Amino acid sequence: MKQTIDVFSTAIAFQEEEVQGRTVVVIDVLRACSTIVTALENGAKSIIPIEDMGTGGQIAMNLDPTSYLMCGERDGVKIEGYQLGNSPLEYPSDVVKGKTLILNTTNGTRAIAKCSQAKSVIIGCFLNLKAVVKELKSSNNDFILICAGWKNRISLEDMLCAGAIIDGVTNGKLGLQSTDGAKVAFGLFEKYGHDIPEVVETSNHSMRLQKLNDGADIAYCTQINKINRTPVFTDGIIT
Ligand code: 3SL
Repeated sequence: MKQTIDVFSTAIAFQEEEVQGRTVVVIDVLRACSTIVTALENGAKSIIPIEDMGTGGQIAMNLDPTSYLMCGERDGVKIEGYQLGNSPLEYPSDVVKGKTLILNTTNGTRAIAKCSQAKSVIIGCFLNLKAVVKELKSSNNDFILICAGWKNRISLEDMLCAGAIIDGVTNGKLGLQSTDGAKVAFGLFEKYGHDIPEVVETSNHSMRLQKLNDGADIAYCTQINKINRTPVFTDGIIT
């Protein structure tokens, strides 16, 4: 069966009803999805993606204080009073093992939370590219790729990752009958997919992050297939 693939370029490019009952992959390469995949790989028990600090505080009130960590950023900087920011390098196993992470980010966790009506929500990035492709191919369902973007604007790295997923699922052969979104993402991958780290380094969000840290996160997040895991978001929790 041929799978229909659609792509939304930012978290505001879709209404919640549009993903109802659908299979979706949320992509935020820099950095929310890379952080989620890394934290789970390093033994975090689960991740609760939230959209605002008020919700985070309410969830935390009902948890054993030793069981969770408050995590997240605003404009890339750790939220004041939180234990961790949004760099995947802050999430080694000695920090996150067995912990529930309440994660609040500018675009990524908002995009994920907006998909609560979907049939299945997979967390995707370059780190787990092959695992996501394998999962989508084996399910054989139509699917939507949702790029988190940055404050309602397109992010090169998210669209490029969407294109890489499409390339993998279609074995590099996207038909002309496919959606405009799929063609745009796939076309981007055809043009720039040959050197993902180098191209992502030139993206607008990389420029912003380079001012905050030395580029270590960009080098980390552009590694391909480092982690063989497809986290899923179900009933408000990512595991
Ligand atoms: O917007 C997000 O969700 C974040 O990933 C942005 S940042 O990389 O932490 O700045």
